Amino acid sequence: METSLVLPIVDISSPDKITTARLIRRACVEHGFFYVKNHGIPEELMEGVFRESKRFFNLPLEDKMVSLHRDFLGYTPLYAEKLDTSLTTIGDSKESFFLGSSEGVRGQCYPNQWPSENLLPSWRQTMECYYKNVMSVGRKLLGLVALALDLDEDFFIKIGALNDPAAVVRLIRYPGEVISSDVETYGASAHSDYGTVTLLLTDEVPGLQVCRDKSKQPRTWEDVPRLGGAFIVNIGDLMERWTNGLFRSTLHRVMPVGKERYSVAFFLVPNPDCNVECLKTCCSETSPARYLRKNFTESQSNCFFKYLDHITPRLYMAQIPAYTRRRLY
Ligand SMILES: O=C(O)CCC(=O)C(=O)O
Repeated sequence: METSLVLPIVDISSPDKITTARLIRRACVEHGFFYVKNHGIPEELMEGVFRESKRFFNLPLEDKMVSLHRDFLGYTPLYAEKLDTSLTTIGDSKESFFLGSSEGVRGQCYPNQWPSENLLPSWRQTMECYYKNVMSVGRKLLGLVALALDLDEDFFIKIGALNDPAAVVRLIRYPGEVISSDVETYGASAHSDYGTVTLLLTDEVPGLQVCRDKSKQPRTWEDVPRLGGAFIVNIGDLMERWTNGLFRSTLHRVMPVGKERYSVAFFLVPNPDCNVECLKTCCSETSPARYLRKNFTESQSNCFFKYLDHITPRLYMAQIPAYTRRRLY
């Protein structure tokens, strides 16, 4: 059975940070999902990101393949990723583009793959501007998350979690057509995110669903409707680990609804060397730390790369029958 979920709405511009932090705590404990409004990103910038994203995905496949992902940054073609690796399906029915910071050590070691400036002259400028804006919302939100955990607002800054973060923006396009009604396809199969928090914008096409109790069978999926102008925010695996399981990294998926759909996700992933160990405010004698201390690099083999391992052009080409490529492009 599928129902619509009513999620808390958090106004991050409110001067009453304590009340806001309480609301965030409750949302993270109960749902692992909430909306964030009044984040300060201009509407024109958000519209610009969707416009440029559409322009990119509308390019012929050869032009998109020029910026094929390298070190996980760049273009990932249709079916290249399968978030629920237990499925026997062909792969998730979506194409995407990852971009990260252009600054700092990471920006230099892992340069972004920009599409050709001749084809998309305003693309890079729009995306760099969005990255900076969404990163600053992410920093502010992480401050409120720290308050929600009875920590100082600058806790995550002080421990250096955001010194040179591996945060990425992911532009996603879900095609309207499905391969065939006999083949089980997901836009994004069931998964949880790997980082601290994810900030998501979607267009008006529905499809996002959450399962609040992954241990219950059969699973109950609830629709997450879009709230115009607001981010849909969810907790990731690292934050679940940091909070000793108090904050929930909730399973979610995107179902195809027969209409093309665009979304823009921002995964706030800390520095690769940031140690993630149970926060002092989340454990006690009666509730000891459940997870070993790990840094993101150690834990990424369990989370980040498990999804992305099979994104290779060779596999992509081998996986997609020619007829599908013809139909979908
Ligand atoms: O496109 C969406 O609505 C959700 C995307 C998502 O869950 C993901 O990329 O992890």
